[in-house]
Amino acid sequence: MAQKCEMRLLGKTGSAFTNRVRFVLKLKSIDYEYFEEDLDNKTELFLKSSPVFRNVPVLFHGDGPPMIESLCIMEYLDEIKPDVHPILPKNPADRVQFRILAYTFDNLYYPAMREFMLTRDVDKREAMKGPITEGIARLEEAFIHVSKGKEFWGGDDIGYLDIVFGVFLGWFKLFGKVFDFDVIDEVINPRLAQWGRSMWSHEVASTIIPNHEIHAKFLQFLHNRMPPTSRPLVDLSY
Ligand SMILES: N[C@@H](CCC(=O)N[C@@H](CS)C(=O)NCC(=O)O)C(=O)O
Repeated sequence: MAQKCEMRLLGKTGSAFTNRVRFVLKLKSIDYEYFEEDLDNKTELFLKSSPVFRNVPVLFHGDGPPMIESLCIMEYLDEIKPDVHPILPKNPADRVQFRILAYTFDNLYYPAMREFMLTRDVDKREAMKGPITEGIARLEEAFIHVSKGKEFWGGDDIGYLDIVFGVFLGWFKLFGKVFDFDVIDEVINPRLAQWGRSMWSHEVASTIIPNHEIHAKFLQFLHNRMPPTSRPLVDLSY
């Protein structure tokens, strides 16, 4: 009889947060079963497991309690399998710096990008490009500082921040195609642009980060959930 998989992941295709967890599971060669959650018709298991935030991803490990929040799950996986592709640095001061950057991204950058892609107000969207570009310029400075001249945030190979930010590269591609907005600009952010290329050609990253077509479907799904409007939100026929 086949052995039951110890890890089960509840996620959504195209969800960057779900992909963070898939990324770590793959880097650490951890077997898991994947279940696609229907966010329009949420399952009982999902609602019971993430009753407050009602967000994917949710990870189950054996009989333990359900785990939510991608950053917490990433750290959990790093703690239970520290010897295979460790993702956080060993030094506590470096670790806290990495966490601060991740929380900054999730609490400032991500909400801005979400608002950018969901707003119906074209002028507002145009006006948001400037602040997002400024934010990415600060991220470029952080990259130069953290990577210390190496290819990745994690140094010579992919680490925590490569995963945290890297899962958004497909979304950035979509922004270029749909909104004519190069989030990472070759000229303004040359180091991040080079990092992006390294990620797309990395043997694991390239299998996890979805291309823009997958994200276009997700964006369509998000738009479909919004109240009807006479104005099309975006033209996805790029
Ligand atoms: N902070 C959370 C964010 C997760 C999140 O926003 N998940 C979205 C999908 S990308 C979700 O499940 N949304 C619920 C819904 O749209 O109903 C994390 O890092 O896991």
